[in-house]
Amino acid sequence: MAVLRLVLGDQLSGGLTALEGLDPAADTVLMAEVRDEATYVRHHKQKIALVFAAMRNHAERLRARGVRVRYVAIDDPDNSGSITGELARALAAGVYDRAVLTECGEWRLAEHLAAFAEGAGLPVEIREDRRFICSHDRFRRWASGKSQLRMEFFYREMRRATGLLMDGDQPEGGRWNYDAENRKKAPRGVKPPQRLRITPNAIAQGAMADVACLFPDHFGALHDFGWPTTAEEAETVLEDFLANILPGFGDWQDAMAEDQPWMWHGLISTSLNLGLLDPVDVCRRAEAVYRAGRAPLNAVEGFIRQILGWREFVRGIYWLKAPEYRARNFLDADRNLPWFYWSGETDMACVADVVKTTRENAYAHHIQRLMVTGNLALLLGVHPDAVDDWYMAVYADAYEWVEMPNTRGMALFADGGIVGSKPYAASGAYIDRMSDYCGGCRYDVKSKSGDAACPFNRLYWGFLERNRGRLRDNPRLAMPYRTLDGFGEARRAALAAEAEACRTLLGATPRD
Ligand code: FAD
Ligand code: DLZ
Ligand code: SF4
Repeated sequence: MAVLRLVLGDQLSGGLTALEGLDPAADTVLMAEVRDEATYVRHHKQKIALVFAAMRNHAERLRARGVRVRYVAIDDPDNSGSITGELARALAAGVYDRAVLTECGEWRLAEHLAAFAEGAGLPVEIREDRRFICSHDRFRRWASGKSQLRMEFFYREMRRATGLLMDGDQPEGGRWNYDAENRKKAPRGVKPPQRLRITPNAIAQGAMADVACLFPDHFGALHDFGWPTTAEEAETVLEDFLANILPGFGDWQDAMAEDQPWMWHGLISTSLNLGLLDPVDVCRRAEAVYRAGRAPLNAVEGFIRQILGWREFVRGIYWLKAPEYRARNFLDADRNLPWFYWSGETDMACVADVVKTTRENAYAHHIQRLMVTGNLALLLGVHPDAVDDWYMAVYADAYEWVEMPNTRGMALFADGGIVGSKPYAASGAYIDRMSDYCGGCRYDVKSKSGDAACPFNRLYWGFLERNRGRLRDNPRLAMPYRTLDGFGEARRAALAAEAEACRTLLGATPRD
């Protein structure tokens, strides 16, 4: 029985289900670098280099274990350009009894693979991806019959199910959530700890050269590439984080500072999403650091919640709600994405800094993604398709299953409240409280109107006014709407006009 086994670019885990039962004497593993996957959005150069480098390293590792790998490089003249094309070519080139795949992480490709399986002319088995802590079945069971799906309750169930940070049947320390302690503003001139970045190995350097040559007009710089491209490198970064950074993760979880891209964050999403790290293992090791007294509970609980809670929750939502989730636009947002999201050419110090780190590192941390670029797109009313395209294109960790619920749901409220219970709309005061950006900005964060005023302030009330019909009854927005109502009609009209002027000024023009 010869089996063709497909391993996709983000399926680089030794324990992948597609490899279960592999017979090295008879089977072939197919890995293919293809244009379709590199260009369905114009991914950041570092993301393509990361995926190709990690794939090449993984293929070497499999070969070293005696596995036969059919590896199709991006510059192979016979490369068909698509995963299904490469499956067809591989099947035509050998004699196989069946093909085995692990389900993929994006609806788009899942549809292509399902269509391929239909017409393949031999049995194609699509196995579950078991690299997540919560299976599709378990998530569906949890979600079933609930009128609202809230991450916090899902997370508690996952804590109980895994025993992570549990004290018998109670949460460790008596509380499920230490968020309230995790909102400290970083002091001015803060110097977060030095971070371990990975020097690209020879294979990664080759992938970087290929990307520079083949995708020169994609967004982003390549020269500061420092992402792990092997499981060993990912392990080194994780070890460094657990030993040196994790203790500060909680306190500074929401803090931002100019020219400090990493703060106290893990820098592990690229490795988790590629399969170089295992999420439950990461959580257990973080817990062990707490149990050994080397990191406080607020840090470790906060960190574990991101992985066991948010990461698993958004994946569950994506597969529960796709494909209709991808068309959601609850606020009828209809504007274009301003050009400075790509160029970084803006006087808004916060936005300029986030776009700069995004371009240089294919990375921005969560609060930068949510409360700077995400919040601005929300307040401007940018169409969710344009915002999704941007987030998918610019981050090295972007895959639709995790990007879309975060963007459409958490940042834009385009899902009408599936991921979050209210829009994360905020004026400049929030950014001023959590960062040192405003001090050096040409805009005045204390000012509410006029050309010198912080654009987040100019947009905030107009956003609420524009979306009154959709948001007025949201209990979590009762307070701001009471304030807005208290302004009286004339002032409300002036605030709406102020926001309109600001939308135009920033280039959020109506979409055709
Ligand atoms: P840390 O802050 O150290 O967190 C540890 C881990 O927790 C992360 O590596 C990640 O795996 C997980 N995590 C944290 N927050 C989330 C979250 N909201 N959803 C899912 N997992 C989470 N994350 C992606 O992996 N890919 C994306 O494409 C992506 N797009 C995003 C888009 C928007 C608009 C927002 C607001 C968030 C997005 N996130 C995405 C979530 C989060 O910003 C990143 O996971 C995080 O910044 C990665 O950096 P880190 O490893 O240093 O994270
Ligand atoms: C992201 C990506 C890129 C850039 N290139 C490839 C590739 O050439 N070959 C491949 O198998 N996978 C690639 N990937 C990852 C896929 O896009 C990913 O498997 C799907 O989007 C599903 O998550
Ligand atoms: Fe950003 Fe406004 Fe502060 Fe400038 S003043 S950094 S635009 S929040």
